[in-house]
Amino acid sequence: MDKLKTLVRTGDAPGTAKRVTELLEAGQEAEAILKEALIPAMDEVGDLFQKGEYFLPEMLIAARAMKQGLAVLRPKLVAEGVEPVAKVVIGTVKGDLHDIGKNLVGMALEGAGFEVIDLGIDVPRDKFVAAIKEHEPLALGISALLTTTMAAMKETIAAIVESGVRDGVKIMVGGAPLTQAYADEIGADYYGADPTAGKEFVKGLIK
Ligand code: B12
Repeated sequence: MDKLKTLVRTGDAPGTAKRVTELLEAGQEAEAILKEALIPAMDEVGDLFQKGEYFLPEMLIAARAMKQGLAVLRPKLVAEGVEPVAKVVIGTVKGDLHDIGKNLVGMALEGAGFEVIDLGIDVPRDKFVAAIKEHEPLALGISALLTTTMAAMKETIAAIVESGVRDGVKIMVGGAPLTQAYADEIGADYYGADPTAGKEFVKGLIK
């Protein structure tokens, strides 16, 4: 398990997938692999990022390794009946094609055991509303990287309120041009400037 943690932390994707397979073959339970190795490894990565010891590239390759490990593990987790902690829907607003930050947020959440439904980029407000109705997520994460698309974020939240599904979901927003003041103005529950903060917010909702 320690070796697996190191492989994830150092971003060795093929090594991670191989190690997960080895552990499963050796009789280790999928849930233990997830909770005792993969998730703690990503927690360590988040800490290193916050301390300034890891930068975006390290975090991205670690998240990619985590994804590869999860891909091997997922069928076993389903077979063992391990439910994801909760669902989170994420997406980049209409008119905006930037997705690197959003993807990092999604990976951090997946790393923490959440099921992430990623609506992608250029997402119209109605699609956000439809996804909340369909998936009933614990939280929704909206990303915008352009000053011109910040307005779409406001419109998206307004559409969620209008459609009557606002009370059932916590809304977090992020993206370089945003501020806490803007997040407050448009009625978001949380503004996150980095993906690990987004993860902590959603974890806090569970508690
Ligand atoms: C990469 C990039 C692109 C790529 C995007 C590729 C992709 N797949 O994402 C491409 C080349 C496509 C692109 C296009 C454009 N871009 Co551009 N782009 C950038 C650049 C260089 C980096 C953005 C990035 O990925 N940063 C790294 C990530 C990790 O940071 P982040 O997105 O901010 O996310 C972090 C946090 O904000 C937070 N976060 C983000 N989302 C969320 C969501 C939640 C819920 C939470 C909790 C947290 C969170 O967590 C992340 C991790 O810390 C920025 C400059 C910059 N330094 O920001 C310009 C920038 C954003 N782009 C800009 C512009 C103008 C454009 C274009 C209009 C250029 C053009 N004339 O065509 C087009 C617009 C296309 C469109 N319609 O969206 C401007 C925006 C200016 C403004 N004030 O609006 C910037 C700031 C560059 C500049 N200085 O002028 N761009």
